[in-house]
Amino acid sequence: MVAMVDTMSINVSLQDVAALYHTPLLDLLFEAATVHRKHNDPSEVQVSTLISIKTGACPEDCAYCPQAARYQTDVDVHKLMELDQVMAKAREAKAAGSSRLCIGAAWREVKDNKDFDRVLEMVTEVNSLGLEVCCTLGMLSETQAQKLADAGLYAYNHNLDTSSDYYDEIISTRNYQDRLDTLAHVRKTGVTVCSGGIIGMGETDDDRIGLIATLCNLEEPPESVPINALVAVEGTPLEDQKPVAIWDMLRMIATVRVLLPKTVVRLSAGRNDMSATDQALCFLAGANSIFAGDKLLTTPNPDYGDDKALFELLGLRPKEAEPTEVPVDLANACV
Ligand code: SAM
Ligand code: DTB
Ligand code: SF4
Repeated sequence: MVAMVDTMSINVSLQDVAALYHTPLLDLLFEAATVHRKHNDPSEVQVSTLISIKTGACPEDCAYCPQAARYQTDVDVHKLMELDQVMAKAREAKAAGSSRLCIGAAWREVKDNKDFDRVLEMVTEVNSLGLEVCCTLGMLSETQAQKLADAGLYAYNHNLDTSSDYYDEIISTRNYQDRLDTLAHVRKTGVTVCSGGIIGMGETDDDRIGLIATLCNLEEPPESVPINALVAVEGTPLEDQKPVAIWDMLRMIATVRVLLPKTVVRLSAGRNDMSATDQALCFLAGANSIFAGDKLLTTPNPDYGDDKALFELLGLRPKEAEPTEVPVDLANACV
């Protein structure tokens, strides 16, 4: 059995992760639930709302993604949203009980231009509403990460997606080290790191184990790890992938929970195809965050009403927001 680790940097071998991952499922679930209850309030779930501020026409070739320009998908392509449209969505998300707004853009990388300036404004304004703000904008430099930090960013999402070995099968337009570099840039700024992956893309158990080991062995592991089940979208190269079995989601969530006791583990894409029972098992296994609202970025998700009913049924409550405190001079500065 792998020792529970509670420190900033952990060093875990592939063999240790594999031993845990392959533990008989009920034993693994029991261990993860025990760790979760020891380190977290199991009735508290962090709720984020996703908003796609720039959709589709992405130059990258991520095989899972409906937003890649090169695939024929049914995505409603749009340029960068206006600030007031984002603020309207943010108010709606807050009223529905979300503590965080996650702003996503179908960009390969952040560029120093007017669009980025507008995103910085969005971060400042949404943060001042009392919501935590997360961005997922693709690759960025340390200077750009610092600008986001100064604007009041709480978290930056940048998924490693899978193991370094399997990465090239899924994406050819950037490499694993590019992803790791962006995570390191974010880490230097004090913005919290959100990084996880997707299962159901044809990867092996060893690839899943490799992904978990890489996340754990980062200089400082992520504060938040999203586990996505592939949403197989028509027109993408992965459109014919079989649905992910709940048992696989549970193994991923439970393994991450045991290795990273205090990290927020997000039950991310794929909830739309899960029963209430499936989701209850994920919360038992240590998941303590979800995306709420009827859309993820471009695909369907349970609506706020569904999740309110689920939380009542399971005795869960949404976690309060802890927005970033921005120094007054920075909050008032032009960005
Ligand atoms: N373009 C930026 C990037 O790639 O980092 C940000 C947006 S991108 C859509 C954010 C993440 O969504 C991806 O890294 C991937 O993990 C997840 N994602 C995209 N399409 C998905 C799908 N069909 N099923 C599950 N997760 C998906
Ligand atoms: C994450 O790990 N999952 C979210 C968020 N971070 C950006 C995105 C899921 C996208 C699912 C496909 C879509 O809706 O386009
Ligand atoms: Fe573009 Fe991000 Fe989709 Fe890849 S995952 S195609 S980078 S939007």
